[in-house]
Amino acid sequence: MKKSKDGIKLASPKVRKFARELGANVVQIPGTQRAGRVSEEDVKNFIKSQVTVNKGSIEKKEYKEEFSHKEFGEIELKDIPRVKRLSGPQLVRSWTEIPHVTQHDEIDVTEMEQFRSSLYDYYSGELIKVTPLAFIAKALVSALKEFPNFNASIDPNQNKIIYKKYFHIGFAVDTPHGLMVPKIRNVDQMSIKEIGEALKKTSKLCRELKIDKKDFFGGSMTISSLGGIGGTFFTPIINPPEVAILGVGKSFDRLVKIKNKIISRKILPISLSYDHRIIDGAEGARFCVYLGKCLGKDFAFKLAV
Ligand code: CAO
Repeated sequence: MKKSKDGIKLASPKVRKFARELGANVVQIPGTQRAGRVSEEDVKNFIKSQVTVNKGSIEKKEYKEEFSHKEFGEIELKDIPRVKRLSGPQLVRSWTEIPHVTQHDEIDVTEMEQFRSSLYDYYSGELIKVTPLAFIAKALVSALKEFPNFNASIDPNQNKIIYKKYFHIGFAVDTPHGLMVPKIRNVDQMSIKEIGEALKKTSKLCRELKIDKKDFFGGSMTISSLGGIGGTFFTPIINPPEVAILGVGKSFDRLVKIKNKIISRKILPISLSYDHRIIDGAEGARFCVYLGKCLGKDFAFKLAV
C-alpha cells in the first residue's frame, strides 16, 4: 500500500470525505493513481467489492474469479430456485452466527422397529404404515420436556432465553422447489398414527406449494430425516431462532454379541446439532442418551405419554 512520506495514505480531502461518508477507511482502499493515490473511482470500486447488496431477501456479494468458468469448458447458467434463494440467507446466518456443535450417536431401535412393522388398525385389521419419523418425533417431544434448554430461543435484544411451553416440531421436507421446514403443531397431543398422517399431509402441501407461510414459523426444534434416502451421520444446520436440530440417518443391521450369542440388531444413526451458547456438551450427550432410551427396548413405556 503506497503512502506519503509521513506514512499517511494519499488522497485528496474531497476523496477522504467521500470515503468517510460511505463508511470506508481510505487507508484500506487500493489507489490506482500515481504513487498509489486514491481516486473517487477507487472508492466506488472498493465499496462495490465489499458491500453486501440487499436485494429483497437475497444477499449478493460480488466476487471476482481469476478465471471465468467458461474458459474451462461448456457451462450453462440457470436461476437459483426461489425457495433456495429465500432459505440461503437464513442458512448463512445460522452457520456464521451460531456456534454449532454436532454430536453423533447410535440408537438400537430393534424392538421399536418390530413393533412398527406389526401395527394393525384395531377395527379394520389393516396394516398401519407409519415411518420411523413419527416415533422419533414422539421421542423428541419427550426429550424436550426433560431438557427445556432445547425448546428455547435466544432473545438477543433483551439478552434472555425464551422457554417455549409448546411442542411444535419442524420437519425438513425435500421438495422439487427446494428444502422447506414446516412445523407440526402440538405434537405432544398427538398419537404416533396422527403424527404419521400429519407428516404425509404437511409434506404434500409443501411439495404442491400450498403450505401456509405461517407454518414455517414458531417451532420448538427441527428433525431433518434422510432415513428414507440413505446415509448415516451428517451435520445438520440449526434453523434459527431454534437452538437445536436432530439429523436422522437410515437405520441398518449390525451383528452384536449379547450373552455369548451373535444376533442382529437394528441401529439408527442420529446427529444432534445444538447452539453451544445455550447448550453444553454434557447436556447434548444426555439428550442423546435420553432419546436412545425413548426409542430403545423400553420405548413403549417411554412414549406412552
Ligand atoms: N431408517 C430406515 N428407513 C427409513 C427411515 C430410517 N431412519 N426413515 C424412513 N425410512 C423408510 C420409511 O419407512 C419408508 O419405507 P417404506 O417405503 O417401506 O414405507 C421410506 O424410508 C420412505 O420414507 P419417507 O422419506 O417417504 O418418509 P419419512 O416419514 O421418513 O420422511 C419426509 C418424510 C417429508 C421428512 C421426507 O420425505 C423428506 O423429505 N426427507 C428429506 C429431508 C431432507 O432433505 N433433509 C435434509 C435437510 S438439510 O439439507
